[in-house]
Amino acid sequence: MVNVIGLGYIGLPTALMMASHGVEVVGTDYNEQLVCMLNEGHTTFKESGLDELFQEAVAEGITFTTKYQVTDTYIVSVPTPYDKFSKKVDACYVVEAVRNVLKVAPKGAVIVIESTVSPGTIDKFVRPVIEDTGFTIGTDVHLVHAPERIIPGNMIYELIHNNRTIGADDRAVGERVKGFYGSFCQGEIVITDIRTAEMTKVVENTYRAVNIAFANELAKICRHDNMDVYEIIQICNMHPRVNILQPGPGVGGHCISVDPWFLVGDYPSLAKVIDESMKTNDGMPDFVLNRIYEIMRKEGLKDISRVGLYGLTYKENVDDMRESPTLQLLESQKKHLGTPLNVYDPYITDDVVENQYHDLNDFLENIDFVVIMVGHDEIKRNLKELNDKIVLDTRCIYNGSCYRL
Ligand code: SAJ
Repeated sequence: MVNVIGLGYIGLPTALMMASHGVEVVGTDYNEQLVCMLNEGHTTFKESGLDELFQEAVAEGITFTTKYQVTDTYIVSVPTPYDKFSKKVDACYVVEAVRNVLKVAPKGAVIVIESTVSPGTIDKFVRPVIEDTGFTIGTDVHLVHAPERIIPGNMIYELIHNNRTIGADDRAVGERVKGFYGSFCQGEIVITDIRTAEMTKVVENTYRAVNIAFANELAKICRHDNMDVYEIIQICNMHPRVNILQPGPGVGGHCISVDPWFLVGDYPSLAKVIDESMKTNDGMPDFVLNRIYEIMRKEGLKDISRVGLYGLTYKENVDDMRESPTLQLLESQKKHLGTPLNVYDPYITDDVVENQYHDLNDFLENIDFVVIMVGHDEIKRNLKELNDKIVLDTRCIYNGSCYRL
């Protein structure tokens, strides 16, 4: 039996995927309300295909609890925030989960850490906890790091098809865990050591962050001299060795906007390009805010209460608002004591900000200037509704006359 610890954005789909492939799975989370919802048959976030997978897993016998189980395999999938001041990873949830596992784990159990951690975190924080409890790593318990790689919005497909990395002290244990992920993963599974696995995960997200920052910087350069960054990127990408990403209103989510900071925090004098890239990305919401003011001046629009932001989530077709550029923009506007802008997002049904709408038509009726912050499918289906508006399109999805980044 596998005990998956942490039933959030990664732990839940992973647990469900294993259960639906015939593995006996118990999901554990310290959040009683979340466990209760799952036991009542409700998933806790929106993701394409998740509800169907949930039904399959329940039919296969998956259960959810707040208790840690006595079993031979644990998968720890808890959040790893970063300390905003030091930029270093905060491993407190991982450490706490491992401590709890050790209270019940039988001899020989494997503890697989899926949470993203910076290189050296397992040596620095997890091994000492295990050793201080009197366990010998390699005999009493085995440690493995198998960082997840799935992308919100396409998680179920990627769980099955992505290649995976497994870091283990002992190759035989790595092979055992590989066999077990192989029950559902059709990608290649590479076995390496733990520190290499830690580093690869952070490097993958850093690579993307730096490349998005490059696109964002190009957008700023092109804006300065009134060139079309999208056309330029499109033409450049026709070169066989160029593949530039898309500029946007900022980088959100709990991965790309966080993980690269671990390298800056741990290697401040070496991670220069990464540091600058993260600052460039973090500066994008302010860039959009300035663009809004500039367009208002140009259009002679004086009333900010007629301006609306479309989209609150960090990217399209997900309901996740962590590190959302829209929230950052609103925060920044608040600091300048501005009247809050109108906001609407079809994925956010609770009231989370001031002047929030829950219906697209209501939202559009009350504004003259719409800023597309997120390219949800809903707005792509309704682009003709924007024809009589001033539009600032930060995602390059609107074909009509509009402003861009
Ligand atoms: N973004 C841009 N321009 C782009 C692409 C993305 O501005 O060309 C923005 C998005 O709008 C969003 C942010 O970047 O705000 C991040 O979105 P994303 O779709 O690039 O990535 P995430 O954060 O949803 O998922 C990433 C993935 N990592 C990589 O692609 C290297 C995923 O595979 C990881 O599993 C995930 O992080 C994670 O959990 O670490």
